[in-house]
Amino acid sequence: MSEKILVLGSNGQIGTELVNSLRKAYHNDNVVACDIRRPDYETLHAGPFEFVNVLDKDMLKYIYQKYQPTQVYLLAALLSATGEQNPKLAWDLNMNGLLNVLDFSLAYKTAKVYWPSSIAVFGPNSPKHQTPQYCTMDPNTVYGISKLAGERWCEYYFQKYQLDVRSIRYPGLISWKAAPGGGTTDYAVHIFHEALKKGSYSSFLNEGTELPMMYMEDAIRGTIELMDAPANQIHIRSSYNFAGMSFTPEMLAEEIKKHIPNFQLKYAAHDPRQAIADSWPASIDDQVARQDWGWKPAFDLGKMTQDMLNNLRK
Ligand code: AKB
Repeated sequence: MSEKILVLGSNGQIGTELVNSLRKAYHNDNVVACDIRRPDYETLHAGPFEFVNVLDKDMLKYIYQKYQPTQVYLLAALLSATGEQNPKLAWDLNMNGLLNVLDFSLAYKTAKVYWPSSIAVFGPNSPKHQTPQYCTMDPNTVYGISKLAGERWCEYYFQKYQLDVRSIRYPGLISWKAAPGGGTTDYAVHIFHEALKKGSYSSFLNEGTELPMMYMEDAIRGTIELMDAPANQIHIRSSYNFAGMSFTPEMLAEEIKKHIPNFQLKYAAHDPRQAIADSWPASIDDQVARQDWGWKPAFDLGKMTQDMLNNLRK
């Protein structure tokens, strides 16, 4: 069967790279990039693009009718830090955007839906190290609350209506192609740009703040592998724990120093993102994803740092 794939929220950090990878796999014309903003020139001219706001049901109905998608990726969301600045908007976009897409995917018989969750579903009472798939979850950001509620809705639509929804709990994602937008883990991308530009970086997270992270190349491959896996291998219909590496700002700085010996890491004064980071896991146990659909990361801290710097220097 020929696939028709919608990527909603295609201009963000994940969408930018996901659209390129899906277009390579399924041909440019079969992957429709959708966002509320016009994409960069290359994406706009490589394949179909539609202006879509996931909160606008008329617009959604129009694109579902026009493309009759076989797969839908919903990436439009407000992340943890921007979510705290506008909690009601974060709840509205993250929750109602998901419910709209689940409903239209059911109505138009979309074969598979992808929706990203996050390590933000965990909270201060979740185990901090090697956080397991199932444990206490008490998120205290509106982003985390919306992701946890979204996970329950995904499982509900699978159990009640047999909608084939799949999901991953992303850690902080590090990429050189597109900027992150409003997350707590964004420092791990900014540091590379500043290291090359100024030779120093002032981190908004404190020394010793260990967080789960992943290189974007791994995240995109894992996402597509999950979507390609046979449905009977997908035993988790809420969202899978998904791990790449874990590090602190000083561990990342040490790695950068191997390539830029004079690099200096400083720490900024109090930042509200510190409290969010403190409520999240330091590392994730992803053995269920490994068992169910063969997940295995390819990038560790050293390999990721080298690849980031090589590409940003070009
Ligand atoms: C954020 O920091 O908000 C995101 C995430 C971990 O979901 N990168």
